[in-house]
Amino acid sequence: MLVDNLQPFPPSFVWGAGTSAYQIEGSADIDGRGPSIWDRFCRTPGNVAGGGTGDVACDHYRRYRDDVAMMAGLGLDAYRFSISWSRVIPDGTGAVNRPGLDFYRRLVAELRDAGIRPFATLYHWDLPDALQSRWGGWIGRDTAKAFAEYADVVSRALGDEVAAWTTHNEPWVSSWLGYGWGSHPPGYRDLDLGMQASHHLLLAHGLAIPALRSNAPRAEVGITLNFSPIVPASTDARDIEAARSADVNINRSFIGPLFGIGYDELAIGPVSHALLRSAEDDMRVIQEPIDFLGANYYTRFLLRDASHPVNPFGEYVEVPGAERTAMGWEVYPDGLLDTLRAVNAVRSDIKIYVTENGAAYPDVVSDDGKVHDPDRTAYLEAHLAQVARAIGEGIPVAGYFVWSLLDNFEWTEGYRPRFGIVYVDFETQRRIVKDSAEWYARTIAAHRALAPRRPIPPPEMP
Ligand code: IFM
Repeated sequence: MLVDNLQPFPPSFVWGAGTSAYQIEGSADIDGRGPSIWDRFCRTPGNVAGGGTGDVACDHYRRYRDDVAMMAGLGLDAYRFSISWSRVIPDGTGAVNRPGLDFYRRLVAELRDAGIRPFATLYHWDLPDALQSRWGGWIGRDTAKAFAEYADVVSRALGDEVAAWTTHNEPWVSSWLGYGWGSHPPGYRDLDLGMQASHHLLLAHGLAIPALRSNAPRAEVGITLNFSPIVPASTDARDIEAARSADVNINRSFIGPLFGIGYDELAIGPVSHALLRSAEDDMRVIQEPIDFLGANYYTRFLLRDASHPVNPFGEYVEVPGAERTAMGWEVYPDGLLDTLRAVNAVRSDIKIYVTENGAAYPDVVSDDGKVHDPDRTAYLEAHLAQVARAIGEGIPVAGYFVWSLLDNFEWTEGYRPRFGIVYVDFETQRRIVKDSAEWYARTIAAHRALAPRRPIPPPEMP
């Protein structure tokens, strides 16, 4: 039982939960918010299961006070959320929409009042649609410059009241699924465009850091990447090659440039070769020092044959007999330790937050009015045990964020997969704290009793 083995977690360990703007906020047309690429993508029939959109989602934009009170009730140290760029700057550049910015001011103040540290992500996939039309989104270098301006606007307003600023969440998804593979907006299927988008996302990250440092000198600054160990499905050379190239693409194409290793040759197509040859200055910008790396982990993947005609990264195969979540993902806690070791092998001194980990299950409200989700509790407990092992090995893991606080809009999967530790009835917007959330609250309380922490100092007012 984890509650009996909380010793490895240091007193400063941050216990949190996360969400993102488009997945929970709703109020898509309220207070001057501009459309994002996800608003447009969701309007095309067939793109999202069940025809779901983020128009209402969890109605968090209007219910944030109650949601923060609920987080406080669970004893969370930190809340990881994202900011909607098009709510703050509807056109992507230029005029700032004060009511949009004020929402995040109110949210951050509410969190601070509740003793919860705000961890803000600037970009969780919802690019202003105007920038897609104007510059082709992340294919355009100007989008990276616009991101730095947006980072400046938001960090001027919120500054050090945000405890940790994350530039991007999972830029692999934005670039490779959006531009290379086409399952996410803008829906392009061109590997060279995927590479260009990923380079510009990294450039945007580096360009934003000086503004974050100067507007929020006491806050931590970092980026969140997704990781999945990739295993060849057999000893066949083609399967081994498939796994190797997918590993480079998924697990290394961002961490390499960020930490001075550069891009792996395997990751680069012919057009992007030309782009990257002239990108030496960019590489210096991308390597701007950061305080932490966010690591998101859910599962591992078994891969077959890179020459498979449908998927250039190879064909994913199921692990026979494996336990799976409602996403079809194998439950494989060891992969989290593998991931933390792999990150630590690249940069042993970088502080790591596990910024996402969690599981979707087909939760239902029982006759007793509760949501009993033992599979999720078991998943979280097993993965936290791997975090404890990593810390025991000396890997500097500083915090853990359950994905997700709330059941929410799961992108192309719509509202079917429920990732929350809090159930959301999407008809009534009623929240029900699931058993897994109660377990998480008990775990946090047990750790606090074992290792009390000094209160968070109030931010200095300018
Ligand atoms: O819901 C997503 C989140 O937005 C990004 N990381 C993976 C989660 C589960 O698919």
